[in-house]
Amino acid sequence: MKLYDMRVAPNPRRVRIFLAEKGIEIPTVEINIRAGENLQPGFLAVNPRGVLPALELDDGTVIDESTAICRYFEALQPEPPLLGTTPLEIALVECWNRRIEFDAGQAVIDAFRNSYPPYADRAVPGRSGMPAIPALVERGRVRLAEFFPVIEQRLRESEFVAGPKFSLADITLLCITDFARALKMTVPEDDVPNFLRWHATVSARPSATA
Ligand SMILES: N[C@@H](CCC(=O)N[C@@H](CS)C(=O)NCC(=O)O)C(=O)O
Repeated sequence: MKLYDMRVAPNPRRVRIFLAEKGIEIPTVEINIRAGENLQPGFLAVNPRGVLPALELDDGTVIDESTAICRYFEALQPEPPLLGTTPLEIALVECWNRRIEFDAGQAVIDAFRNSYPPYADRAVPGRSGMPAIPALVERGRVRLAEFFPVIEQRLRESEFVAGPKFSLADITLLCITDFARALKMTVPEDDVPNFLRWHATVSARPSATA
């Protein structure tokens, strides 16, 4: 198998961290999204959807959703569990992972893709000819600002996002907030002590540099 990857993109990083936590190593192929390599025939032949990460299995099957790739590896190698083991843990990891993808991830992506000039006609991942909608920039920023009090409250009650154990929900939040910071989007530094405590803890894990 091989993983189609891009070092600086947040979704491929989620999968790399997940694999590092499990101690799994697989070959990777770097695809440069900024240069439009994901929209070229070579990559579209692998993944017609044009998005990363994409896991290609030896029989040619391609899995092109980060969480689905993580689920595949969790089933192949359950230890250490990163998607929960009890019914409640499993539900809470799923719940928080999806909330973070939607409320924070989509907000960051909207604010970024609709304001970044090279993506003026690439506003939707994996597509060309999709024009930016400038109004989505402000809406994305508002949604991200609304998200931080929610996650701060959660991390006041809980060591990690989904409970007392590190999980995929932490990986997703780390990748999205680091990506937002790299884009110089406003990530609050005041009034979020629990978010900052959590961020320092998860950033110190060896997997964070994967
Ligand atoms: N829901 C997908 C999102 C995948 C996605 O949007 N990936 C971005 C990189 S982080 C991408 O491939 N962008 C392609 C582009 O910008 O054209 C997942 O969770 O894996």
